[in-house]
Amino acid sequence: MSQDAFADIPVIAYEGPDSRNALAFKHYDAEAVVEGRSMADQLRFACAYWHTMRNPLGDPFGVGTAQTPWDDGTDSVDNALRRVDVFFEFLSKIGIQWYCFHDRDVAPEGVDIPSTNDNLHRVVEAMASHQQAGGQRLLWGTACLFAHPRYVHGAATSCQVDVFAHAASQVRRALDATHALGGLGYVFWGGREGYSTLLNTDMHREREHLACLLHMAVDYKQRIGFSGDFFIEPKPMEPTTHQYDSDAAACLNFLREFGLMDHFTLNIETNHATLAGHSMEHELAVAAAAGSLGSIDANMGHPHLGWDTDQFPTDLQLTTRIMLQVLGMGGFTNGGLNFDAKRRRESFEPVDLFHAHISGMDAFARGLKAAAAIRADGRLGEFLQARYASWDSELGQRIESGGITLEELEGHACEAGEPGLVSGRQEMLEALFNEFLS
Ligand code: XLS
Ligand code: NI
Ligand code: NI
Repeated sequence: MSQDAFADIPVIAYEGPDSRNALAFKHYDAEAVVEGRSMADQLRFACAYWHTMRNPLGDPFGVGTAQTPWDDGTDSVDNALRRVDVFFEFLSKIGIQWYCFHDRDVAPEGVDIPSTNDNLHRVVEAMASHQQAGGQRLLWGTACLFAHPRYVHGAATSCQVDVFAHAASQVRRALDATHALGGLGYVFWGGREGYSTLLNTDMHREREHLACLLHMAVDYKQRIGFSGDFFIEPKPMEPTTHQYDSDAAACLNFLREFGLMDHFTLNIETNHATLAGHSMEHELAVAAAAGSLGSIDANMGHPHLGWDTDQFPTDLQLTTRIMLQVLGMGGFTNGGLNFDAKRRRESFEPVDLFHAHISGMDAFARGLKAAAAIRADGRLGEFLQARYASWDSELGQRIESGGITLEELEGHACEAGEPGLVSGRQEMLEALFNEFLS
């Protein structure tokens, strides 16, 4: 196993807020305890194989710029195995314990399904021995059901049944790989599961087919004894014009409609929330309110650009609001913060991989500390409780438990007279929130 792709870069250490060393953490102190768990465990950072190892940093107007001297540019399994070595070297130097991958990120397709499966198997064995040696673990695996031309009309929602069969095979093998690597979860992101025009689309049938694949996956999971979580990742568009899993609410509706609620939770990604016209906080709250917040793809979009820019999350308002939601649900169970984020095209040197992850990790460490401090301070929580206090009355309780009629409520309203209203105090609360961001 090569150990020299980042020979001149040290293991990244925590040096504290006064450090001026760009290759050090100022806030992320893995062992420090916040709300009863280590930072490493509260944040559960994961590195995305596709962005870290496979993203050449191209854009629609220009070729990739990423410098990857370890990669010979071929589709060989040997090259794939070299990348795996480099990836685990990166993980150990940056101090990230978890990772996520698509089947096709790690291993190339072969000439037919058996040779493709064989390629994946060989690479997964190498990943397993790296996990063994370095102690890293798999957060989640997934199948890439969007890059190959066969998925042009969709994978589970393709108009062609043979394409569906290929997708099923891929999901099966990606599940095997995830299971073999001890993954905590498995993600379904339907990049092509949507449409460009309804003129050629039977939406009813396509959604039914998507549900069929998910039911088969649940069945397979149970048969192989995979005990990790299944996550659905909402995104409204890009690559398709309309994706069926457009936002958290649409996913929850889909899961309810097809009897899948007990088997899936959501993997919410910041930039996807933005594309759906929501804040990340909104999407997390929608998922959490349904008891379905599973995991997070941690990135952010650019306010001036209308696409999935997948930037590393550096906004402290954002990370604090995310961590308030995460702590609010009692922390992650099988989820984590997966950096589904890429460097800018201009940040093409290998060392930029370190700077990028450090920026995201420190931003989340600050978000975690700020969120915990807001919770410990208690003013925000008390305000929220007081705001709804009238619902704790006997009347409120009768409404919430369904034990009252419209007529009775009209009687109450007549008696009580016009209610005296109280301010929502938004600006006061925003100032309070900001007290913790210094
Ligand atoms: C793309 C998605 C993708 C999923 C995994 O926008 O975020 O990377 O996380 O397939
Ligand atoms: Ni994305
Ligand atoms: Ni994602």
